[in-house]
Amino acid sequence: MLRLSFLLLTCLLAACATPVPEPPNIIFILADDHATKAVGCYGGINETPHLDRLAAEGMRFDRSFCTNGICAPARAVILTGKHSHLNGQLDNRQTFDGSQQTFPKLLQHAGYQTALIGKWHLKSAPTGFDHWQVLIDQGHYYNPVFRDSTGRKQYEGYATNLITDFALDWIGKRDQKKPFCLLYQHKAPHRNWMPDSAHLGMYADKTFDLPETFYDDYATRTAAAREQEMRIDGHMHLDSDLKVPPKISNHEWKVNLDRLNPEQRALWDAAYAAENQAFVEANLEGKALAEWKYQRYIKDYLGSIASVDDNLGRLMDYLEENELAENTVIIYSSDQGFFLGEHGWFDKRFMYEEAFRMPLIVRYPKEIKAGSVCDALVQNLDFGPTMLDLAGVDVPTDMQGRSLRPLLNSAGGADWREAVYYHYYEYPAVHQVKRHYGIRTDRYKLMHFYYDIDAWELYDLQNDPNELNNLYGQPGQESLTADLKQQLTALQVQYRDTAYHEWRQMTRDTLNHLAVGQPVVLRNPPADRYDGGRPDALTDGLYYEDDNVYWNFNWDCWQGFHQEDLVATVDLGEARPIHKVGLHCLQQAGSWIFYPTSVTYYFSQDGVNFFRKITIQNDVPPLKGGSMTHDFPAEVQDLTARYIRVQASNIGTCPEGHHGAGGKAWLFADEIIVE
Ligand code: SGN
Ligand code: CA
Repeated sequence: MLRLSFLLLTCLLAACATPVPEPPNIIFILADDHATKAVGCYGGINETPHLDRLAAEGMRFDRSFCTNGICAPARAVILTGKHSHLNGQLDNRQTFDGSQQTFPKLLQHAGYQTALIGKWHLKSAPTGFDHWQVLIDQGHYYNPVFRDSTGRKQYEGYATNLITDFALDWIGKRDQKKPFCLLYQHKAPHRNWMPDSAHLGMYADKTFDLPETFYDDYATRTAAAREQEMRIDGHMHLDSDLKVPPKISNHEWKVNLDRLNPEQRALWDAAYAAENQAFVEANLEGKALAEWKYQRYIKDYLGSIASVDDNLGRLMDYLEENELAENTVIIYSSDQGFFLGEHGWFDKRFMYEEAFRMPLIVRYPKEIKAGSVCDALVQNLDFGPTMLDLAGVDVPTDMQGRSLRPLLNSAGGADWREAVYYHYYEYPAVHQVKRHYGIRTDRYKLMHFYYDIDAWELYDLQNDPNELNNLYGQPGQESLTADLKQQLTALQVQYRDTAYHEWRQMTRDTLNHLAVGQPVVLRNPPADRYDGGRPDALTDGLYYEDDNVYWNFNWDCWQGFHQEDLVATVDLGEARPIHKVGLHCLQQAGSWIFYPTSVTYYFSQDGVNFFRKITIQNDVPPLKGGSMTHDFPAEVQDLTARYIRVQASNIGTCPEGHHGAGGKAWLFADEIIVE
């Protein structure tokens, strides 16, 4: 609730001479994966004149951190002011519960006009906005499709420019009698870093320094640092990430390129042609190859940021021209930071500084002295409460963040927290960053990696800002460690995150049945990537009920078939009476993995002549939401057989309406069950 209603405010204004402050407009700008190292005024490696201007006219926060360094969870934390375990968005795979309390809803309730434009990524339809127009899922850089309350529409142009066009358009059309809050959220500079035509080749003549830790060997660190899959040299794709043709093996990349219109495509091809040609001819290996990849990566990443900065300039000019600059709070941040080659990495997720820390710049001339810098420990948890507070709306007591407003005037002098808390959950998953939680104080960081590991890391950020020397368990660190553990526990209690162990260790289900340990002959070999490494995976008596098991490439009780059917013949060793057969499969709707459309069981005494055939159609729609495992039970009465052949039909090609439409579909089979 506004502390004073607008009506009352107007009366008061009329009645007395003392002016009552107008509630400010708020523009919350969120970039995606924008590291501080890529912002000029943070001592970055590029130039960002407009962001620098924003900071010069406002306040730069030097120690702003996320609470769970990945996209959808970060957005949910910002909206709700609550840690992930309370707002329910633990990872990117879940769907945001839009029925809960969010700061835009509270602003709306207090008389603000609210709008959301750009990247959303929370799956459910946005709530709490008078107007919304969002990219679908991650969205595309070129000619993207936007969704609003009336449907979907594709627009010609570059995402960062379009998002700004739509934002300015909405500001222009708003009801001028009410204050507004606009969430203006970019896709850029998210992977795969496709710069706009105007910025292609802008860094062609520049060579960026390699980060000091580019060749990190992860000595002293836990297995979590070694077992990730986010190395520039090992895990980047030459085609989609590094834009090297001619071989386009990645379906998504083909889809991306095919979106470009002929003019965009000509500029694109021309920009990369000579360098790509030279690269192919040079046939680089080892360090030279890794360093080439780093240069290409960093240039495209920074090229994507150039548009974000240009468009910030457009927005600031617009506000000035329309006399909105004085009474509009502008907040610029990112969902989290990003690795720009530090430790050899790209992506985020880890609580290491490069990903954990993000830019935060706030401009509000009425309360902030131009050019101030704040080094208090703040988090994205605080953004919602800050906006509410600036709008004169009470911050609900169940929000866990704190308003930054006291810091805006006093640049860190206010009574403030001494430590921040972090908890990351998305594992097993793309990039394989293990689950961990931790605490960061002014000087130290303590992290605990758990789930399929139980390992700690401790850093002295003052002596070791690059976090290379894990002090955990070293002699002399006992009391520091005990003290930090105590503070960490206190934070977990304060934030009500005491049940982390519920997330510990995924277990495999075991089932003793007739086929366990019996040989299986496959007609089509499983695809290398998801071979599971063991020929007996389908009859090992082990399977996962856990939804997300397929992400873990190391666990080996299932096999994957790429566009092909599974055709498996089990030999029970001798003729056995059979009462039931089934195939356990894995699926997740948002991914490329689908249930078989049907499963047929054949029975034989000699493995050659099959005397009985039972087909079961799958009635689960291929695009069904959520994730699950699924059996195909078949009641078999009084049937005796030695051989059972299971044929599961792969849907083949991802269907229309799926983001992988037209690409090969996977079928993941876990266990052939015979009872
Ligand atoms: C995609 C990216 C990953 C990235 C996640 C999450 N791969 O899967 O590199 O970590 O999104 O990013 S890509 O080849 O499809 O680009 S997030 O910002 O949405 O959390
Ligand atoms: Ca992100």
